[in-house]
Order: sequence, then structure tokens, then C-alpha cells
Amino acid sequence: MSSKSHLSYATRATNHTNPLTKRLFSIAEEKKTNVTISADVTTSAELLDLADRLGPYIAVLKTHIDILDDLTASTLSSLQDLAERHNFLIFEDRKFIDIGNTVQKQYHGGALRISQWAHIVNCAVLPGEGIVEALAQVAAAEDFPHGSGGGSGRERERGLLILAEMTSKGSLATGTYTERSVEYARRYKGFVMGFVSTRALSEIAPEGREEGEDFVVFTTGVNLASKGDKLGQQYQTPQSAVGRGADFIIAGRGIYKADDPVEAVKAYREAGWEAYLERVGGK
Ligand code: 5BU
Repeated sequence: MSSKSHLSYATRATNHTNPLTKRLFSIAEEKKTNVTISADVTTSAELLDLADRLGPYIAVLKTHIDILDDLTASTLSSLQDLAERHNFLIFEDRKFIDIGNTVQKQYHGGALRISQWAHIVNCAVLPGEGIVEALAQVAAAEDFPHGSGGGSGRERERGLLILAEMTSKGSLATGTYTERSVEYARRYKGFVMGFVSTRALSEIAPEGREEGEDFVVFTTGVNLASKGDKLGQQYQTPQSAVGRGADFIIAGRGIYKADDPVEAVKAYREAGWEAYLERVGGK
């Protein structure tokens, strides 16, 4: 039995109890897109240009904010404005992986202040369950402008994806590691939206599965034209990713390196949406 969802984004938006997941599914439904652009460019101008031009066609924009050469506070405020204007979420692919005390500072403080501008972050669970608890505490803290203690409405929406599998050749994120990812997600489901993985995962730990469980699956390594790169990246097509359970497909170079990134994002959107309709039986 497969645990990939056969429900529409609209139904999942209605049924879900996590406000950010609800909003994510609503965006997908409204904009008819399940594309996440991995905007791995190295200048603020390129990042903001991509966000503005591709914004109408994406559900999520994924950053690696530490690869920008010229990051300033104004880059981040402009990015937030564009996210509001084009109605997409920001996902910082920070891959936290440390003891709880350190990741809390990395998430909430430092020069990057990730918790202030990123709706979604991700972590590896190599350090154990404590990393998830520590990040959840930050998002719920009284002094956190976006936490349950302050702010209101959209400002409160923050979520975590557990990096349960990786697309690179020889990845060690397999077996027990992946099973534990699912278990921790269940324990912190108010904050954990789902997984970065290559397939739907609930079925790999069936004994703890709850009725109505609905984790979001983001799949990286999606490319329409290439099978991989020289550094171990392994690609699959939008159709194959969505067929395996991806709710959101993440594509980087396939889009931003294309001659015309706007045409490219439209092609990924169409392929991802067709595959989604096929999965939910809507065509
Ligand atoms: P690409 O240009 O589509 O290959 O970019 C893929 C992006 O997804 C890039 O930002 C990676 O850091 C990220 N990624 C990945 O490729 N594979 C994984 O397993 C995870 C993240 Br997790």
C-alpha cells in the first residue's frame, strides 16, 4: 500500500490542522502549481529578479541564503515583499544539524535571523529528537515575533521539514535514519509539516501511523532535461517525483539556468500539475 496522497490540494487545505500547511496547499490550489524554485544564485539582484519573475508560477521559493555574496537586510525585506505580492512561501534550506542549544541560536539569531523571514526551514535528525524539539521551541517562544506568544495571523506561521532522504549518490539518509524521521515528525506534528524525501514516507513506519495523517512531501533533484551532475546529484522528472509521492517538486538549475527561466518554470509547472492531476484522478 502506498501512503502518497490521492486527495486534492483543496481538500488537504481544508482538512489540515497546521496553519502553514493549510496555507501551502491553498497556494498550490489557487495558483495551480506545485513548483518550488531552488534559487541557488549568488547575488541579491539575481535572487530578487528570479523571485519577481518566477513568483507568479511557484508555490515556494527555496533559498540557501548563505551563498549570497552581498546579503543585506534589504535583500531579505525585498524578498519578503515579493513573497507577499506573488503569494509564495520562503523555504530556507539551512539543514540544521547540531545540538539543540546551537540550532536555536542558528535559527533565531546570528547575522541571518532565519526565523524572521523564512516560513519553512529544514533539519537533519542525525543529532536525535532534540533538534526537532529545540527548533519547535524557538517557533513557539513568547519573545518570538512569529511564535504563538506574539504576532497574529500569518506572522505566526512557521514550519519545519525533516530531511529524511537525500538525492545525492550514496546518501546515508536511509533505513533507520529515515524511519526515525517519520517518528519524530509524528511527535512534533504541530511544527513539522513533512519531509524532504524522494517519496511518500508514512508507510515505512506503519505501526505509529495516525488516522488522517497528512505530511507534505517535498522532493528535490527534479529536472526535465538532465539525469544528474558531476558531483553526485541524481535527477528524476516531475512526473516520476509526483508519482512517487512528491507534493511539491523542487527544481534549481533546470529552471534558473535555462535560457528563459520564465518559460522553464512554466514547463515545470505544467508537468508537475499534470502529474498531480493524474495522481488525484482529476483528469
Ligand atoms: P538543482 O540545481 O535542481 O540540482 O538544485 C537542487 C537543490 O536542492 C539544491 O539547492 C540542493 O542543495 C538541494 N537538495 C538536493 O539537491 N538534494 C537533497 O537531497 C536535498 C537538497 Br535535502
